Amino acid sequence: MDVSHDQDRPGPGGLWDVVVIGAGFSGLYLLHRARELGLRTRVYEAAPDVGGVWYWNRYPGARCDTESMYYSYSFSPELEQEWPLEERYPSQEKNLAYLRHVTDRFDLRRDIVFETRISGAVWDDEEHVWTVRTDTGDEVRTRYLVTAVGCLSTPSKPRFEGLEEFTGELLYTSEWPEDADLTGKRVGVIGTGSTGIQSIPEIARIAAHVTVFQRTPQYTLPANNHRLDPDFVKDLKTRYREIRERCRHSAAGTPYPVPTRSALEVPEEERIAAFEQAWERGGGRLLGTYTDILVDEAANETVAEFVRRKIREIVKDPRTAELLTPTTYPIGTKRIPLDSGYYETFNRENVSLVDLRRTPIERFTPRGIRTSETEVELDAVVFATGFDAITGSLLAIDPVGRDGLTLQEKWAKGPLTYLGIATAGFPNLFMITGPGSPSVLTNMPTAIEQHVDWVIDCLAHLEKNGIAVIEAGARAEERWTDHVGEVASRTLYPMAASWYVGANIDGKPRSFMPYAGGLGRFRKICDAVAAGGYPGFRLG
Ligand code: N01
Repeated sequence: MDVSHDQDRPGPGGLWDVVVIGAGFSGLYLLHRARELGLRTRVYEAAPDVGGVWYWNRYPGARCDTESMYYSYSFSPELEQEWPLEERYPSQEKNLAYLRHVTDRFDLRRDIVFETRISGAVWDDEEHVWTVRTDTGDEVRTRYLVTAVGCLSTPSKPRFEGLEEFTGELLYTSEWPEDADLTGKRVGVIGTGSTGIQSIPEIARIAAHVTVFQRTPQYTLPANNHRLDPDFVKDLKTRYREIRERCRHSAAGTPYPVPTRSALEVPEEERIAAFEQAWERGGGRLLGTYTDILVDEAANETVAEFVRRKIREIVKDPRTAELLTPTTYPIGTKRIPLDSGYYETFNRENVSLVDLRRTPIERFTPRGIRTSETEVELDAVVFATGFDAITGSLLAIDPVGRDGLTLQEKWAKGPLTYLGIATAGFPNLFMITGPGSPSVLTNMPTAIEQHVDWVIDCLAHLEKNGIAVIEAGARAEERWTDHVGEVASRTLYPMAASWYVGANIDGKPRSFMPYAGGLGRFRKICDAVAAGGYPGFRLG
């Protein structure tokens, strides 16, 4: 391919080949690969720096729940050898430092426009061009538009009556100010998902008092984070290529052993011993001890009950233990958090728990939060209330496709995609980790590399064959969306009111958004589509 032109500038008529939205894990890799293809590429990023979620989510205790060795790019053997692995689970600071390092090492920064949010995009079906609008009032034209906006990037900020009357500090975990200091303060935390569960123990260490406002109790597993033994890292790095290959073809993008037996076919004693071992070891592998934990209610209940027993053992006050114990959904069907001393935190004198099911928040007052039972006086309230997941950031851009169709109209009853990558009526628009892709059910960097590589191969095919337009077919999209739903229906996932199904956002249509068939299987399907000349897509 001819790469003699200046890729840092648009072509004739101010036309870019590729515009990418977002400079997190996806956008950075996309830029790197698109450049290799010789495409004039521009990335737009709302933040003042790279990093995506790892830029924004700086709350105390923010840490990744995938192990350091696997939560990274695999495309560069040199990069993976030189990057130091220090802790079992990488902290937010470490992940941000990694993405900054990658940006500079591959000289990506010069093609990224920071502090610029994409506010809209319109397809011109005659010229085969997307006109993309920024919040700074600029318009840019591009042949291909790629969304690399992440799955958990549009915060959900519930409105409570009286919020504006509150005279203390309001803090959102997803937009944590660098100078926030909760030392010696009376702090309320709303939300007990992964974010609340990571931040509450850290806040409790410095605050005068923490009041946790819990709507739904969560199962959480100990992370058992620790520094990595240098000899372990050295050995692992000699085998990195082979490990990466295993990750690529695994269901979850990680190289862990695959269980072979049902939880119900082993004697209880043996099962408990396996659970104990997984609990001690830490991480999410408790859910991977047997084949059927996420597909069979009785099997699931064996693990759920094991964790409930742990809660009762750890939490000294029986009433608090009971309130913290989940009973209304199977374990693992809401994304399982990994914690560092979450349940133990409720044994502290300076931590109390408010059960919002029994005593809901009525309103904020100038001094704090009033529940149906009492007024809690607070100096600061932390919102750890989650995200409009997977579709939120795409619908906020609300691209306008062929014949004036908007994405919001198209997805009014739920997202429809072909392979999670494209949607009919929106030609030359590619989504990285879109709805209908495995994304959040896997190790994200591994899934992202698969998506980006597939899109880049597709662009290479189009360029080589002089094809100006690619669009998902309506029939293929319908079949894929049905398949995504059908695969999910064979699991227990749809049984929880989770962000996976959109249940955390008022009015959001309910459907299980990620593809639960596994990354390895998804890769095979995508590869077959590419090898077969892109059946299901209209090329023209
Ligand atoms: O968000 P969540 P999150 N009144 O939606 C509650 C990833 N992540 O930011 O369960 C009162 O899980 C809500 O209650 P309920 C990871 O994939 C990863 O914690 O809806 N409460 C819930 O308790 C994760 O799953 C890492 O009843 C309200 C909480 O707020 C995803 O991000 C770290 C409320 C929201 O939990 C999202 O996690 C952090 C209201 N009006 C995040 N609205 C790691 O890598 C919501 N809630 C470790």
